[in-house]
Amino acid sequence: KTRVGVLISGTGTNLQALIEQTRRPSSSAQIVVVISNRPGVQGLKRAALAGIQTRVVDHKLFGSRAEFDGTIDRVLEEFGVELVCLAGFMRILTGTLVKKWTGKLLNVHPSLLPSFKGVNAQKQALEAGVRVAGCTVHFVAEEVDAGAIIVQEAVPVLPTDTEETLSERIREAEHRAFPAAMELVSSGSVKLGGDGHIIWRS
Ligand code: 3YE
Repeated sequence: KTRVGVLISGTGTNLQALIEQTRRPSSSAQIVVVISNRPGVQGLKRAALAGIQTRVVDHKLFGSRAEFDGTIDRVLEEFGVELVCLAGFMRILTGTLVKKWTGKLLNVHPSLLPSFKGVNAQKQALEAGVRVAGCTVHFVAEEVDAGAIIVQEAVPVLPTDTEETLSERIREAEHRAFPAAMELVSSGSVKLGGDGHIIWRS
């Protein structure tokens, strides 16, 4: 199975969805380590409960982004990680780390990219008045939220929606899209081509 490392910053609901996917006998993925940049978050408890090793790499303890990313990289290497999933991980990664892990680094974003990059994507969608929102799982490129798209799922925007209700509907879509994307990449059905576009196995 493909050895997966998951990076988190918070509650870890996407981590939970990935864990449940790896429990299926047909899964090509096994999560070998969960790394959080914040100590004490609920996602660390979810990992421990699932019997997965955890590490905290607190960004506040590092003098530079390069040193923080270097430590993340060392932990990933220590565990023999082959694929990294950013599951609600809220740090921008340096070009050095992104380049080293090109084609092996996935992120989930709460909009239908390329619309609404950056933070508060759900609020941006409401303010734009779109009637369809959703989530995107993409390969991580140095430019944030700009990497090749692997899976998207659309959800409706309802007239009564608030940021909270829309965010919850998008989150539920993420819990289907992210495991699906992890499976596509870990099974070799999808990979990143040298030109930055994805390639589907024929
Ligand atoms: N890094 C690169 N490319 C990507 N990280 C993520 C996706 C992605 C990536 O496509 N190179 C907003 C975080 C954005 C932000 O400004 N974060 C701050 C820290 C804020 C905090 O700690 O709460 C920062 O300075 O990094 C993952 C998603 C990143 C979301």
